[in-house]
Amino acid sequence: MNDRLPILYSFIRCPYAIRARLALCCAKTVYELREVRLKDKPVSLLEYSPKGTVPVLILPDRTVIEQSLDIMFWALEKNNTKQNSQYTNQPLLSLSGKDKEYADYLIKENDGNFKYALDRYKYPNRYANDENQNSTSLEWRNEAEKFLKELENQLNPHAYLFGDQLSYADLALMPFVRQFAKVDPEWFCNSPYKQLNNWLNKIEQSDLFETVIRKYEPWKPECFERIIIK
Ligand SMILES: N[C@@H](CCC(=O)N[C@@H](CS)C(=O)NCC(=O)O)C(=O)O
Repeated sequence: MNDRLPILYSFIRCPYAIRARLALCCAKTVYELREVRLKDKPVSLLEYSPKGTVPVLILPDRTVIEQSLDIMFWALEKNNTKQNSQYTNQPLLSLSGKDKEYADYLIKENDGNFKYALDRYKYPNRYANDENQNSTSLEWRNEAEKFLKELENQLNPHAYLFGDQLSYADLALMPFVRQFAKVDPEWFCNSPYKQLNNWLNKIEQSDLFETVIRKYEPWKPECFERIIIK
C-alpha cells in the first residue's frame, strides 16, 4: 500500500521544502519523506527532476511536482475538506478576491526581492563577486527590511497575515522570515517588528511546525525502511 504514497524529496532546513511540508501536514497528506543532502543528491531525484532542487513531490502516478508553491496548492486543493484542526485548531483560512491577490503579491515579493536580499545578508561572502558586490551584509538587511515592514503592517492587529486564522500565505512566507531572523536573532528580537516576532514565534512554537521540523537521516535507495509521514 505504501507504494502508492506520494514521495517528497526534501531538505530539513530548506525554506521552500519547509513550506511544502507545512502544507502537506495541514492537509493531512500521508507521504514518504526522502531527506536529501544537497551536496549528495540521490540519482533518483535527478532522474525525476533534473533541475536538482528540493522540494520535489512524486505522485503515485509518477507525476512530478517540482515547485514548492505547486506542492502546497496540490496538497491544499486536493485535501481541502480534510484540512484541520489537529495542528491548527481550525481549517486554513481560504482567501479570495483582494486578499488572495495581496497574498500572491506577498509570496512573489518574498520569493523574489526578499529572498535575493536575504541570501546576500546571510551569506555575504558567497555573493562577493556578483553585480552588487559593493553592498554590505547590513545594506542587504536594510533592503530586506522593506518586506518586513510590509508584513508588519499587514499583521497589525491580527495574529496571522489575513486575520486570526492561518492561511497558505502564512505557511508560504514563515520559513523565509525564520531564516532571516536566525541570521541575527538578537537584532530581530529587538527590532521594531513586534507583530512579526509574535507571528513567527507563534508558528514556530506550534505542533504543526514541530512536526515538520523533525530530523531524519538522509534517504538511501538501498535502505528498505521508509519514513512515512502521517
Ligand atoms: N523555486 C524552487 C526553489 C527551490 C530551491 O531553490 N531549493 C534549494 C534549497 S533551499 C535547492 O534545492 N538548491 C539546490 C542546491 O543547493 O543544490 C521551489 O520553489 O521549490
